[in-house]
Amino acid sequence: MSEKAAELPHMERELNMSLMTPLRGLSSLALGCVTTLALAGSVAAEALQQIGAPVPDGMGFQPASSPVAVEAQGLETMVLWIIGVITVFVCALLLYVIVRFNAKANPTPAKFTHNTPVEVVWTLVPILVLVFIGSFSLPALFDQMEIPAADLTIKVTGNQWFWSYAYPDANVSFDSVLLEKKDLAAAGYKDTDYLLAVDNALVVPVNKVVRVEMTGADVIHAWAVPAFAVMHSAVPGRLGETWFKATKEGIYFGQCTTLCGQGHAYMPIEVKVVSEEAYAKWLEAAKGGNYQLASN
Ligand SMILES: [Cu+2]
Repeated sequence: MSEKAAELPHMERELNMSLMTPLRGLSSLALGCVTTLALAGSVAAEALQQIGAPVPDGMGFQPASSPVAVEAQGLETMVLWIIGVITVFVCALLLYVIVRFNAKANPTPAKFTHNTPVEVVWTLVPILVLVFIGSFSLPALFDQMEIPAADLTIKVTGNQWFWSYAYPDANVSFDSVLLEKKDLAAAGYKDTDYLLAVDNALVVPVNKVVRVEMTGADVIHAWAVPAFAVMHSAVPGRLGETWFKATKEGIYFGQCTTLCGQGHAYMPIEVKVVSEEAYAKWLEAAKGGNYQLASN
């Protein structure tokens, strides 16, 4: 573990002292170790476009940027239509019953209690709807669970409160810490990228299968990048696995999605998807300890 991890007790104390002013706590989180690296990252942040990021008043999903995300979002659209039709149908039936069979409109109610054809229909139709949805959702689920032959393996470790990334095949590992507000501009980010941008982003090549091994160093965290439809728990003492294949070059943001303590909101995820050549160049530099993307 790097020097940042060694600073943890100090960071924790600082964070606890600043319960009333979380921003002050953040300053200490990133102080010292971020600024220098952030300055070096300015070129790369300008060169790559932000794709997987929240937008003002956004209601829908972030652009689907992996095959699994395309499948998941397509499934969601389909299920939403089915839900919509069923909801409208049930509401219409209720309204009809309220109007047609209230005590005034229907003073002498019928006395029968069974209608076999109707009962068969209201049993069979929901079964068919579920089987239909399952025929799409199960393959989508298997595609998420079954990891194809990987081009690249990375290890993700959740810490209170930052992420550590390792590329075991290249013997490269580093920490990824939130960029403080005052360091955003120098690193090529906008003010609105606060709580998204980090000092050292995860860098992966485009259109390559990335196997992600995941664990937690202290408590349970979860690594989630919406544009890739990836979300996986990082559990201490266990090694989880997931995968993604990013199909568009760009910058993608994510968040820790398991409440992991006071700094939970301050451990964002940033993934830079670059061309194979840019990735190879970056990896070479990273082996020498420079984790910033050169201009690409
Ligand atoms: Cu968390």
